[in-house]
Amino acid sequence: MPISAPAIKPKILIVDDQPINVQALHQVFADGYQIFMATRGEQALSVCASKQPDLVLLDVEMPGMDGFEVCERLRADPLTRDIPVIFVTAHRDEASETRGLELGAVDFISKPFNPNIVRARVKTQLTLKAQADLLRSWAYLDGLTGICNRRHFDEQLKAEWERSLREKTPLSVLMLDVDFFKRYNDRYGHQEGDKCLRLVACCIQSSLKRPADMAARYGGEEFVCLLPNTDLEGAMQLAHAVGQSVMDLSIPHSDSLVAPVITISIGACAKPAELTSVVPHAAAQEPTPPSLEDLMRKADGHLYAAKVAGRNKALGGVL
Ligand code: GH3
Ligand code: MG
Repeated sequence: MPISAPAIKPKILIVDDQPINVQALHQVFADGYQIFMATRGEQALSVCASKQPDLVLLDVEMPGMDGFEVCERLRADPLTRDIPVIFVTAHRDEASETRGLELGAVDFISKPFNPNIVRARVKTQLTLKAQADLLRSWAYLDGLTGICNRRHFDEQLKAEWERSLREKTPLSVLMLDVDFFKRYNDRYGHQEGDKCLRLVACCIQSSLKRPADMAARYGGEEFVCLLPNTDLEGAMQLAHAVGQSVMDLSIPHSDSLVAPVITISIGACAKPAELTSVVPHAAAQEPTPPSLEDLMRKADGHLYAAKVAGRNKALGGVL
């Protein structure tokens, strides 16, 4: 569940293979909501992943992937599992209602529907979703800096890694570490050190421009960025920009051996769109493709190399 500022207008996705039904629901919510529409199951899944609606109104019977399957797949993907689903169906029998609820739907609405009842039910679910989002966001934030914590990063990384394998898209990570930070603490005190980490975190966060990008505190004075759909060239561009922005904060660091201000070193690693299997150590084994752990390990290796090469640098490579 990506953390975002609460939308001013809640986002609703209406899914129905009959455009006339979509239109009928659209009229009910046109005022005060941001509406997305889909007429096929596959389309509904991709809109959910990219737009992160606050609620899905889902037709059960559709050609190809039906509503039950859409619901099941939404629940299976960590990026969409918290989006509530309300089934809208013409055939409200006990068996299908039970199945829908067991698949994780929060409510059922029968067609033809009463607009006032639909509005009221949707409002209830949106209130519950907003409360749940708030609770989840607290569990996912780093206490010192207010950006995402490592736990949230690890979950998102896993989800984005799997998506990038499925959809054959690139994926990059950056590891960022404050240079000579022990000396900073020793010179200016721990409280100033904490203040510095907050400024650096905020600077890294605001350097990310795409909604799917994510910055997190990985531990101590180390940060990470997750960059879906980004190749090495894009990741290095961003790394240099973040490094420059941190320098531009102009936080005095008179004991740094690399600059008179706070700087960071960065290691990048990019998973290309298509992964090729690596040669195994033991000749008898099947070749195994590199893993998510390899991606992080390599980014860490490039960070280490950037430190050795003098700090205040970004180095990277492909997986
Ligand atoms: P390098 O350039 O090689 O990264 O050197 P460094 O001094 O930054 O790295 P080192 O790992 O030796 O020291 C990291 C320091 O960061 C030590 C630790 O006290 C400090 N630190 C870690 N977490 C926090 C924190 O939450 N607040 C403060 N103020 N300091 C922290
Ligand atoms: Mg450091």
